[in-house]
Amino acid sequence: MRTVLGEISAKEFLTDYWQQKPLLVRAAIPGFNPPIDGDELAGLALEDEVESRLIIGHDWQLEQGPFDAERFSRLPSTDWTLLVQAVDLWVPEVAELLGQFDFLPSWRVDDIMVSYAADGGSVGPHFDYYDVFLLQGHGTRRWQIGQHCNEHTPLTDNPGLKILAEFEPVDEWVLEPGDMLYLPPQIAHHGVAVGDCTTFSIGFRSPAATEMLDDLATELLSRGGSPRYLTDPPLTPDLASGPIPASYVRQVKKLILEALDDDQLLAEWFAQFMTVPKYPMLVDETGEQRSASVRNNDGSISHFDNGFKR
Ligand SMILES: [Mn+2]
Repeated sequence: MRTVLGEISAKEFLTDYWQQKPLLVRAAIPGFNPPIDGDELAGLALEDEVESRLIIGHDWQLEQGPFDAERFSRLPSTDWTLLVQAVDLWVPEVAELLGQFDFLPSWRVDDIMVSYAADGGSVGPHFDYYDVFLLQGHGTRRWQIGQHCNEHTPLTDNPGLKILAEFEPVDEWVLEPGDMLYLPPQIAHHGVAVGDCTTFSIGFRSPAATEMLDDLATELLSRGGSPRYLTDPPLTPDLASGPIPASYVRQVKKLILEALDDDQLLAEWFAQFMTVPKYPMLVDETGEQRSASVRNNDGSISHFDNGFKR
């Protein structure tokens, strides 16, 4: 059966590419008919509950949504991008795309971000700490990929955005509608709209250890139970003065690791942690994500009436 991976089997992809190296798939979705267009995306970005950003010009000026229609009507004709987060939560037809990625655990999915860019629009060369599939919607975008990055990679001082100070392209492709580029974490990439276009970014969630420890500590506190307390390593009078000895640090480490050494607790907590709603405020009493507020009475998505040129 044909998948979004084209010629490559899911098994081969997971073994040889996932979290390791980029993969370009031409016609990942043949005849792809994007489930949302630029005007509908702009309509979503008018809503208070929807997370959106505009990135304008080649110095990547960032503006946070929600926006008003007047802001969109004042945009230049080229070189800007509108990004809307978690469109899968608002538009079921976008969420349906996730069915194409069922070779990966569903709880690893973060969201589908959709971007609309005017000709030349780009969010700047950057890298992410998560896996992403970049599925081309309407129009075309040129993607360049570059060096492997880490926390020491120099960034510009651009406020709010992590733009690479140096980008060293090693490969590039022009993606047409339905083409898809998979990128593992930490690969520099730079996408520039060639004419106006939309791109669907299927992003995966990779929590940081610090983020997990923070949440796990809250969980452990809420479970009550009898806490363990630090005990002293063998003491000698000379330890009463001077710096804290390494034997003490080992004792602290042992205590903390013992508190974490509960596979059942970790499994229960992790399942909850990875499936917590992205926007808990938007979940109603029945546990369903609210999506009606961006729908018109006839079920269509509200959109930006003035219309972007296309
Ligand atoms: Mn990215």
